[in-house]
Formats: sequence, C-alpha cells, structure tokens
Amino acid sequence: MNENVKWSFWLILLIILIHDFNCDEDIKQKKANLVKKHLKRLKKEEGGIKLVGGRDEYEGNVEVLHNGQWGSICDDEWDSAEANVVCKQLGYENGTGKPTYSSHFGPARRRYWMDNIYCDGTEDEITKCRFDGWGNNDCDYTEAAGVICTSPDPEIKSKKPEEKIFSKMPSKLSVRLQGGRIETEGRVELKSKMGWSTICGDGWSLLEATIVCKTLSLGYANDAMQTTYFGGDITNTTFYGIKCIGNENTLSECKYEHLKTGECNSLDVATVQCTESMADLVIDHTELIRTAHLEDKQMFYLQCAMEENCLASQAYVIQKENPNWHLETRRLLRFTASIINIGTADFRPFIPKHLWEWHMCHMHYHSMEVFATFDIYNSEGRRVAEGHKASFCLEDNKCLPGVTPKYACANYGEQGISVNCTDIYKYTVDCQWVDISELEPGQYTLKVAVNPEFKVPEITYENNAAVCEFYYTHTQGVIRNCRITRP
Ligand SMILES: *[C@@H]1O[C@H](CO)[C@@H](O)[C@H](O)[C@H]1NC(C)=O
Ligand SMILES: *[C@@H]1O[C@H](CO)[C@@H](O)[C@H](O)[C@H]1NC(C)=O
Ligand SMILES: *[C@@H]1O[C@H](CO)[C@@H](O)[C@H](O)[C@H]1NC(C)=O
Ligand SMILES: [Ca+2]
Repeated sequence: MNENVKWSFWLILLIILIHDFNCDEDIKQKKANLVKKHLKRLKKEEGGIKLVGGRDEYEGNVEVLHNGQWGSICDDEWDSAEANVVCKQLGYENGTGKPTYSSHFGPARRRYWMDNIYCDGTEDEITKCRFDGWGNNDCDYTEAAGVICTSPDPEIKSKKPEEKIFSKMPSKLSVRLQGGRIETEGRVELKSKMGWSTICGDGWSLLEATIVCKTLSLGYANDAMQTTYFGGDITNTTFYGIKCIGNENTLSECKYEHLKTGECNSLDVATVQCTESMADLVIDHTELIRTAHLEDKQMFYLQCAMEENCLASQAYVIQKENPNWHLETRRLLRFTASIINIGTADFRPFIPKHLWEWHMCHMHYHSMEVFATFDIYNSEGRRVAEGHKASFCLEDNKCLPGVTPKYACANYGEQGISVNCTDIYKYTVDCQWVDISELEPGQYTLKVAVNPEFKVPEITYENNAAVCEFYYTHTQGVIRNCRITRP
C-alpha cells in the first residue's frame, strides 16, 4: 500500500468515527420538538427552573430553561434576594433561600444562560429579575450559582416522617368515591365525626390512592389525580396532607396533617381510579451479584454517556480542564439490571408516546423520566458515588415459557413490560453502571431501585429496590448480601 492510500484509509476511518459521535440535524430538531412538548407537560416552560447536584430536592445549583435548553446561572451578584426568588418560584411559600457560590453543588454542567442577576424581591420568577441578557456572561464552570431553600412547612424541610407534624388518621373511618362515571373512580371522601370531608389535592399520590382502593376492596390504584374532574371541594371540612407509605392495610393506618373547616388552598381535590389487575416490578438481585465487575474505560468512548449525564461530575471538570481528556479513563462499576413484572397487568410508561424523548446518542426513545437509580452510600449513609438517574426504553427481552414478548423499543415500537416478562439491561449497555472513579477503596452500600418515584402504579413498591453490600478494592468490586426493599 503506498503512503497516499494509507493516509486516505485513516482519514476515512476518522470521518466515520467523528460521524458516529455527531448526531444529525434532523434528529436534533426532532428531539428538540419532543423535549419541548415533554417539558411543557411537566410545566417546565420557558423560564422554568430546577435544582441540580444537591443531596435533596430543596438544594442545588440553579438551572433555567430558555429556548428549550437548560442553562446554568452565574454567581456574580448572586445573593439572598435572588435565592429567595428561586425558592419562591419553586413553591417554598414564605421560605428563605440561602445563596451558594462557586459551583458549591458541582461544576456548571451547561452553558450560562444568566449572569449579573438583580432581583428587588417582588418577582415571583427569576427571569423577571434584571440580568445581562440570555447567554451573556463572563463566567467559567466554577461559578455556578445555587440555593438551599428552607421552608416554614416542615414537610418540605425534611423528608424524615418523624419530624413532620402528623396525626394518626381516625380509627373509625368510612371511605367513599363520589362523582365518578363508574363505581371504581371518583373523588375521595372520608367520614369522621365532623361528617364527610374531601381530601385536598396537594401531595396526593399513588401511595395514598392505592390504600384507598385497598380499603374499598377495589384492587389497586391505576391513577391518583389532583383535579376537579369528579367534582370539587363541596364538603364543609377538608383533610389536608394525607400521607401513606403504600403498604398499609387501610386508610386508618395512614397519617394526615390537619382536618380543617373550609376549603383547600387550590380547587383540586384527591381522586382515584381503581382497577382489578396491576403490574409489579421486581429486581433480580442474583443477576446483579453475578454480573457485577469493574471496568476502566477511556473517556473517548464515553462521549454519548457524557451527553446523557451518565458520569460523575468530575468527568465534566476533566473534559473542560484537560486538553487530552479523551485519553483519561473512568472506573465504572458495571452490572446487569434484570427487572421482571410479576404482577397481573402490563407495566406501561406514564408519559404518552408522542412525548417520549429521543436520545440521539443511543438512538432510541426514553419513555420514562426516571426508570431506575443506582446509588452508592458510605457507612454513614451519605451518597458518595453520584447515582445517575437512568431513563430507559422498556421492552420484553425474555419471557417465561408460554408468554409471547409484546413490547420492543426499535422503530418507535410500543414500550412496556408484559406480565411474566423481563426487561434486561445487560452490563454491556452504555450507562448501565455507576461511575466510581473518585471513590476510595472500602466497604459501601449499593442501592438499585426501579420506578423509584412511584410514578407508575404497581401492586407494591416494597420489592422495587435491592440494597447490597459493595466491597471495593483497587482491583475488584464485589456485590453481595442483597436485601429487597422499597426505594
Ligand atoms: C405566608 O405569609 C403570609 C403573609 O405574611 C401569610 O398570610 C401566610 O399564612 C404564610 N404562609 C405560610 C405557609 O406560612
Ligand atoms: C355544611 O354546613 C352547613 C351549615 O352548617 C349545613 O347546612 C350543610 O348541610 C353542610 N354541608 C355538608 C355537605 O355537610
Ligand atoms: C405468570 O406466572 C405465574 C407463575 O408462574 C403464573 O401463575 C401466572 O398465571 C402467569 N401469568 C401470565 C399472564 O402468564
Ligand atoms: Ca414492585
């Protein structure tokens, strides 16, 4: 082979490689449209904000949505006035925001959308404050602005049930559904010594709705809505802040914040739709244990994964600081996640098909925001390896004998997991790992959870997480002694 031919060969190979990592414009546009629609549904429209990188939902670096793209906020001129507006916008009523500076919750992962923000305190949204104009900034990734929101409402301040101010539900409690088209649906009403009461919609979830259906012997909750669809708040008293874990036998075992005269803050009241059959996902922990291993992988091969936020934040720092970042390696704890549906109905994603998000690097649609989480905790219970939230495409990879697979992700196919079928994320799949590059060798806890936010109804969530011991030496990672529990 003469020199010219040789060079052409390498050049073509290089072009093919580059092409693989650059996803084409059409797909980008398609994705942008889908994302826009999807976000709109989640009420994350232009000017929407979220907190990222915090240990809990009330803290993190602030990201703001502009033109369908999330961007960071720079900490120049950032102080409590701005932090208060952010916390107010996030719904922490009368709460205060403590500002954080200098990428306190990790380096800025996105371009800066806003810099030199000045709020006078009357604004209810951060984008109503003065700033330098979209994208105008002189900041680098070490200058992300963040907040820690505190709220007078103890439920928001702490997730520990003991610290919430709750009362036990009355032990003699009648339950009925009103206003439905059929007897298995309607707004929920409870009878206490103060007569029949509706339940305020705030915080109403599948966990409570499931117990209502169980109490009424109507099976499982298919939906828990906060709505006036089945009639609104027409009783003289209302229950506020009912909370169930999801494993109670009757609503009497749940808790509530108060029973008050007068209406709910918003018009919406708690409603349910009950159904006879229901899905039930379980993690196969033996497969987890069997397949767990370490892999050191060059960042050059992790570019798609980085686009989907599958690496720890330090990887993004390296990418920005080190011109030869693609030669650096990351240490990944890889394992297979096998998830079987042992219920009596198919598991279906809660986001309708036309809102699914196209993931251009991995070339498939994601039908759930967060389907699984993988987290590593140290002996003090602190999360030490950033568990990324994985969204997947859901399909029947393997079924018990006699069951025909129905769901397949390819070609915009229907997604779901049939009864007695398993959705398998093999350890070879991109992003099917925890990035433990910054972890010291030692003894840890690994927690793998599916449907962790209880967004899709199931018979029970008590079997949705595997909590295992993770022994990590310089050369080996071993998972053992898994316990099945709730997420
Ligand atoms: C917030 O403040 C207003 C006015 O000071 C007050 O009426 C309201 O009850 C407060 N809300 C909470 C949740 O503390
Ligand atoms: C609400 O209270 C009024 C006055 O006390 C009473 O007449 C009415 O029947 C009550 N309504 C309900 C639904 O209990
Ligand atoms: C699923 O498997 C269980 C246990 O093997 C069996 O009892 C049940 O009938 C199966 N259900 C379906 C829909 O195949
Ligand atoms: Ca389950």
